[in-house]
Amino acid sequence: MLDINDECIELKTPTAMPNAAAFLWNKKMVMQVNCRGFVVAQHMQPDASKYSHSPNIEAKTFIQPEQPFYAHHPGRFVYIKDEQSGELFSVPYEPVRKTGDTFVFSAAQDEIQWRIEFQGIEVQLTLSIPRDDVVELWRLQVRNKSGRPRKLSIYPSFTIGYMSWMNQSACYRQDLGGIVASSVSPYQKLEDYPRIKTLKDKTFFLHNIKPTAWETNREAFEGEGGLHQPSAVDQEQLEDGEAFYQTPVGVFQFRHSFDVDHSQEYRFLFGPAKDDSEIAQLREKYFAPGAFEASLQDYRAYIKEGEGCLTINTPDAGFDNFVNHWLGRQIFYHGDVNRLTNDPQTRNYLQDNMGMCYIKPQVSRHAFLHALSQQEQSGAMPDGILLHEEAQLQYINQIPHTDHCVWLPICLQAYFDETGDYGLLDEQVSGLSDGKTLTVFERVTNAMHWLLESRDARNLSYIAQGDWCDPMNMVGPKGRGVSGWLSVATVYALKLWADICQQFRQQGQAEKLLASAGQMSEAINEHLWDGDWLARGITDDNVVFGISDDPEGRIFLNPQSWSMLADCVNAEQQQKMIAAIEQQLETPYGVMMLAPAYTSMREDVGRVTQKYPGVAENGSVYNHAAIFYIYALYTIGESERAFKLLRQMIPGSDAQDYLQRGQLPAYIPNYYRGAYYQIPKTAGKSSQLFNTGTVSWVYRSLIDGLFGLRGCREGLCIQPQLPAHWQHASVSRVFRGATFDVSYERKASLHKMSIRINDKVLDEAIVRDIKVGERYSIKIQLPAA
Ligand code: CEZ
Repeated sequence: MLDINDECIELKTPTAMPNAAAFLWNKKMVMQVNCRGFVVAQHMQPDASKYSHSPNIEAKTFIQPEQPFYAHHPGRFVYIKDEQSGELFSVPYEPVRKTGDTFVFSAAQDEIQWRIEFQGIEVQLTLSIPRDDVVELWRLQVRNKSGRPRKLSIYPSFTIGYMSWMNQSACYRQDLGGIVASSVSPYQKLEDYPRIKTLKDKTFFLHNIKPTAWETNREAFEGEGGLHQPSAVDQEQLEDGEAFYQTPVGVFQFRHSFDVDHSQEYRFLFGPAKDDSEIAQLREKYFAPGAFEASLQDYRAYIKEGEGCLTINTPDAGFDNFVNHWLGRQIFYHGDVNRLTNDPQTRNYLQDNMGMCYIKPQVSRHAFLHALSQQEQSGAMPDGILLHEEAQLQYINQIPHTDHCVWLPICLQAYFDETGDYGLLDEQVSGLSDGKTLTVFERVTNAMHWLLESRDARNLSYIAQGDWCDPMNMVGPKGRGVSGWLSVATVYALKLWADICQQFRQQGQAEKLLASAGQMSEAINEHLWDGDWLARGITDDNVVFGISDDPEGRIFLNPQSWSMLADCVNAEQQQKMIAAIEQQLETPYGVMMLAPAYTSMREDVGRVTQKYPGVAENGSVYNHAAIFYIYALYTIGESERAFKLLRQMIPGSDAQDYLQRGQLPAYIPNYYRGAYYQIPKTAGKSSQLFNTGTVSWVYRSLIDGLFGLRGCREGLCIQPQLPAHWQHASVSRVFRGATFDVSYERKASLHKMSIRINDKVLDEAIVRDIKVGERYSIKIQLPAA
């Protein structure tokens, strides 16, 4: 069903995992491409926009988890009709849904391809996108392998869809060599006109070979036969129709004879444009000889920039494949294009850039400075970071969340570990809203004080309308409710920052922060400890929730994980939490973020309880929360459990697991369905959404935890936590300009770890005086576990 090799992942059926998808992106666009041919594509102008729409009025929305596909969902399809027999099939699979002799959906890092054979006709359909422009580059190769001459009509059919209720049309343009659909983005406010008139309201579909005929009117194309057997395809030739305010479509017909073994290649460009001259320019650029190939090279080089600082070779091939080929790519997507938003949530922006520390630390450095330049007068961080001048805080960023400051020391810590660039602390940052010029050190210290001021009389952190959990919006809207998670997270942040203060001879400051962390730890134990785990919070009306008395939402993962990081509970408490989590939250697909999932609205907790049980924050295996727990487990040395849960984040490796999750191991999704004990049937099903803060923490867990190659002030600290069943492993780790070839081996005779560097014994587990450009060989021997 699935082949995984270094270059790509290949799915051999369009029906077993019908929602399986891959994604491509550049700085201006992103495409989620489903194995059956459905596509969700978005481009930035600078707001997220579409050029291939559904057939009815669409809500403006981002790419959603578990995005449902339906027959008329936008996609890129090719109908192929045998002129002699009249038999019709379509590539990749939709809309005709006939199974051919072979089907391969191949997701590579830089290209997506289908290879299909249907009754002797071999079809290869390949998609790539350029590094900078917003245009889809399609290559269609058709070969007659049937051993007899064939007459075929080939109809690439690309969805344009319902563009606008104000104005939409489409026609064939001889001068531009293709179909152009035009529209006016709907608006009502006069003040919107100057923006509207700059938008790319045209969708073009261009060919490199002149078609026999075309259709641009969806209804005319489908006729009475519908999508599965369009009436227009039953005719000998398409009618060259126009769409006059009818829903547009882009269909060409190529009537070609194929001798035995004859093959023919067609190329297409599909995308949005402002006007004819832009379309003409794109045509000239991408239909020039060798342009597709050059663009692919260029894009390949771009994706390569996303290679991380770790290459691994372990006894687990599926794990290696994901880490070596896909993990860095997914982090790079987040770090380089910020999920294609103009106002990333502050916590997302900081954590995505935490991941970027392992790929392009200069980008992270810039991002941290940029975020701090938007700090408020009070020391608070805003809900979102504006990435350019016209950007505004939208959607969730208009809701007050109280956690943004905690991410500063946490993400900076990873940056310092990786780069040793403590000089960042002295960098001056001019504030856009506070009008002050302060150093990074001062700004983060102010953020810590803001957190301290945002506590109640018990020393617990206010939650307002949410914390890390966006939809937990009704715990504290009256200004009294507190977050258990944020309280422990604040202790963690304060301790990390106190450590930095100490290193920089700010002893007084360090003591202040530590004293507050101590008070908060006491308060956490006094007010939130429920006997076996910590509560999630206390509502405006002073109701403690996330406790054993609650029939739903009894136990939440985040307070437990973060209390381990913050070291604010003792070892006995930790063991109790771990046992409770194992019993109530662990599943074969990872660890759930709360259980039991809420089945009805709890008005003192909020919108999270209205999400469907087991979906997203309401008790799914929300991978971002799961990875916090895994990172915490590594921090306290619970290596076995940490690896088990980490491995569960990646689909595979047995067929049953792939089928249940329905996802390719090409990315980690934001969640797998949870509510494992309530709705076992759907548990494990992937959201298919590749936007998630998880991946940065996965990388950090590999570096700091599993392979134990974390940077520190002095150099590289060696503290591996390999799972017991691994007898050996090796990694290549790029670190501060040097390369470390590290091998791990278990030796039954050993009692403690021994390390050799360039064949000399290393007495302490730290490599000091690392030289840029140097290659070090490190041999680690570990006792049998
Ligand atoms: O968004 C994510 C946020 O981007 O949810 C996380 C949060 O920490 C991230 O910053 C947990 O709440 O209902 C909602 O508003 C949802 O919370 C979504 O916006 C959610 C999506 O699942 C996207 O990943």
